[in-house]
Amino acid sequence: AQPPQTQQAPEDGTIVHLFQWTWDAVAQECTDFLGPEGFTGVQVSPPQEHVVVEYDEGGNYPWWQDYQPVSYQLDNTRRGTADDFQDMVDTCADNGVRIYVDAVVNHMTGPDSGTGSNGTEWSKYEHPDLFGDGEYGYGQNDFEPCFEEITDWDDRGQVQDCELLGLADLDTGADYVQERLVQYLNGLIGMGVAGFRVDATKHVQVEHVDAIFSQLDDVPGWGGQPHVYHEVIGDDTIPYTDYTDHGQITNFDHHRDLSHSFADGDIADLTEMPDHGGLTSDEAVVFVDNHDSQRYEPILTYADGDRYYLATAFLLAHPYGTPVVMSGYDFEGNDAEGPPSTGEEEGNPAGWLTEDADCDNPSGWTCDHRDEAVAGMAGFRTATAGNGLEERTRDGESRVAFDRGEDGFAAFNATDSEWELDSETSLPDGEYPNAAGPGTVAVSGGQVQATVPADGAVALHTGG
Ligand code: LM2
Ligand code: CA
Repeated sequence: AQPPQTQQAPEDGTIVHLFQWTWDAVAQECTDFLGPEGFTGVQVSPPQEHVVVEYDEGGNYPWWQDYQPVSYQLDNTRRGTADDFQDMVDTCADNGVRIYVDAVVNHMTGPDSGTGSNGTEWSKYEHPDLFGDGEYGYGQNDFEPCFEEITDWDDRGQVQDCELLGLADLDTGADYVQERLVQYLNGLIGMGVAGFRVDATKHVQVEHVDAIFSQLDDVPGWGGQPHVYHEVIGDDTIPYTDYTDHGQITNFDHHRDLSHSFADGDIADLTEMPDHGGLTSDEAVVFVDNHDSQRYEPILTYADGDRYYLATAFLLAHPYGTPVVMSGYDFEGNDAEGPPSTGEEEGNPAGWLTEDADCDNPSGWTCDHRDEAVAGMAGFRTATAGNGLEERTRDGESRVAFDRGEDGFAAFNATDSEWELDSETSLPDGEYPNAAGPGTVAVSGGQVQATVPADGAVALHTGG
């Protein structure tokens, strides 16, 4: 598939994390919604073979099975076959949307033993068939010899050499292990995967990251090197900036500031965004929440409703960083609750196969990227790419409006009452659809007058 030549550079675009979505459903969403609305990428859940854990009675298979790789085989996960995966990559590319794979490189499985999602037998330090051809495996010697769980997070050596959550820690400094990881990643690139969210990068030594990610092929179709962003939860022991030579970095300091500010309704000062964690705008990947934070440290999530979507709209309107929009499923029970399943399917245990998400009839999928405040903001981001931010109006600490050069104007109201906005703008006079809500808004004589709903936004841009 040849992607359109006019495709926006990733840093000007908007990625959506379709957490746990099946390959067929992602392909359909690229066609129906993401391509037409100008979203530029989808982060998908880890596609490699993983452990199978029946967590409790009644067929609950946790989402976190994915983070315990059994091999790098792509066939027969709960999200589809290797052919389905290839179809998804092609269909999304045809619609101008890149696929980003969540790549687990630091570790393999936890303790015990079992049979993986594609039928491969495993135990903690034995992963005998990495690619399904019997050619390569990992054994005890391919793991870091610490063999103990990380307990002292102030000890850099421990954080990188020992076991995160007791997961078998790969000896990522060894040539053989690096070759296997590169084989996996280049295999995906060969299928047209355009980039990676790298899991737990902080637990991989910087030199090992360099050795692995400097061996990646160029991406066919899109051209150039893959777009890589590393998951680093920076701290004093291992700062974010250690990894900036090897890709973009997930900015959890920004996440906490943005989410708390919106949760508290204290948003006006966010127009002047510091380089949180020492990461410049070009270096940072930004988000309101992710699949971990929404479960373990929720500040603001889909469960908070309008205020959350308002924060997401702001994320896309503000020029700092490359945004990733979270979109998963409603979990009401425990943190291990798996995605909506198809129920009983021939040849599979009940609860094993994931249901295709369908945002017109969602049944448990939250479809956050389709919220009225969010859906049109990918278009806003693309239209305003490369422009700075100039604050235009504020009313207290909870209401603020700004220009994005002469291409965009956006106003945010984090209160429970309407805001009668009257502001200057550099946006040319005209009638604009509201990208963050219903209706249209007029700009006349360099002024915009509009009613910004409670916990709502008005966002106007050129080229719509
Ligand atoms: C990540 N980034 O660095 C992922 O974003 C996060 O979701 C992963 O944890 C983690 N790192 C490892 O890739 C998830 C989940 C954990 C789960 C692991 C592995 O949050 O709860 O751990 O995946 O499946 C589970 C058990 C845990 C147990 C571990 C090993 O919940 O109690 O640890 O398996 O058996 C003893
Ligand atoms: Ca490690």
